Amino acid sequence: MASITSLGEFVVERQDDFKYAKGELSRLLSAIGLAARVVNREVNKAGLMEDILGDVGEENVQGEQQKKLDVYADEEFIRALKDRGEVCGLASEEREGVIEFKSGYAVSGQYVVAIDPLDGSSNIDVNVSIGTIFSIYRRTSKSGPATFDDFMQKGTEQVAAGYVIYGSSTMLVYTTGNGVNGFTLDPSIGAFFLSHPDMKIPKDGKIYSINEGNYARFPEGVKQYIKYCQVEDPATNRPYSSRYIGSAVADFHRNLIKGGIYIYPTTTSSPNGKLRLLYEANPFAFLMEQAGGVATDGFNRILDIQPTSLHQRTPLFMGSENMVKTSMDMMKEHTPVG
Ligand code: P6P
Repeated sequence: MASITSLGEFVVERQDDFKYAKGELSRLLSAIGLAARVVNREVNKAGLMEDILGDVGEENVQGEQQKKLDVYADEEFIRALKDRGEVCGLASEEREGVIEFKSGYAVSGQYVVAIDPLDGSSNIDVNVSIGTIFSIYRRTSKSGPATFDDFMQKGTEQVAAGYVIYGSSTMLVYTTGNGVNGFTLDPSIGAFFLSHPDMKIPKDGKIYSINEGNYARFPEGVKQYIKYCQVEDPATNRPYSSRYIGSAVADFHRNLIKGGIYIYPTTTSSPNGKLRLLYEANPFAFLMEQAGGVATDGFNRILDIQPTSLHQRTPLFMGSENMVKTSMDMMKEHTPVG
């Protein structure tokens, strides 16, 4: 039997890749792995527990209907990260402001985490893959609970980022800036094992992921790119296949493995796009660049955007290098200057 490496062993083996104290990343990732296992258990039996499905009956800070599993996942990740002492605060999609960890040694924690505890929640009640997305920064404040400014760092400053996908199997995929590695949960043991070492996205792909229901609201450059994807041209493997799950983690993961592009652009109804910079676009962009792909807002690199608020949105074009560059060329060609 080929030797198998657990997430814990891998982090220890590769801890020299992490530019800060050795055990800190290990404790951070093991906390995320623990919460992921707990959330996974609830996601996997959601259909059997009617009290965990459905809406809470309240809206989150985004004005979106909160699902019971959204709230559950939010609470589990906050609990797991608070107890480990490495984190002094969190920014969560489900909470309006910074979640300051004030008790015990959490205050001395050197890291802050931006998280989407459960992305794709409209898919929860219909048994479609959903995910957790996280982004980890070194705090900029000196001590005490996390501050707002600790989260106002460009994506280039991330020290680690990753996602958990609760799908046909549950995987944790992360980077610390030295490549992307994927771990699959063995539920019989309750541990993650290295299954996708050094993940790289193909430079070209045949899949485009976008909600074409918004076609009439798209910028002209996006409309032109969609038409480009649909042209019959065997020499360039077109027409491409349209694959859009409604959970960005699932679309990201499939495109990372097979090649492809995911686009959520500005629309007339979402002038800044839909995805959030801190806990969706930035972690996706860090992972995508580490896997040899590209992530932009249609014009500029996502990781270079200077955040100004916790829940700000950004247009997002991410995936195979050649596909994203073609879409950017069309955005440039069809966007009025000035
Ligand atoms: P729409 C989920 O709410 C999400 O943030 C992403 O995971 C997903 O790709 C997108 O929104 C779906 O949005 O407007 O196409 O339903």
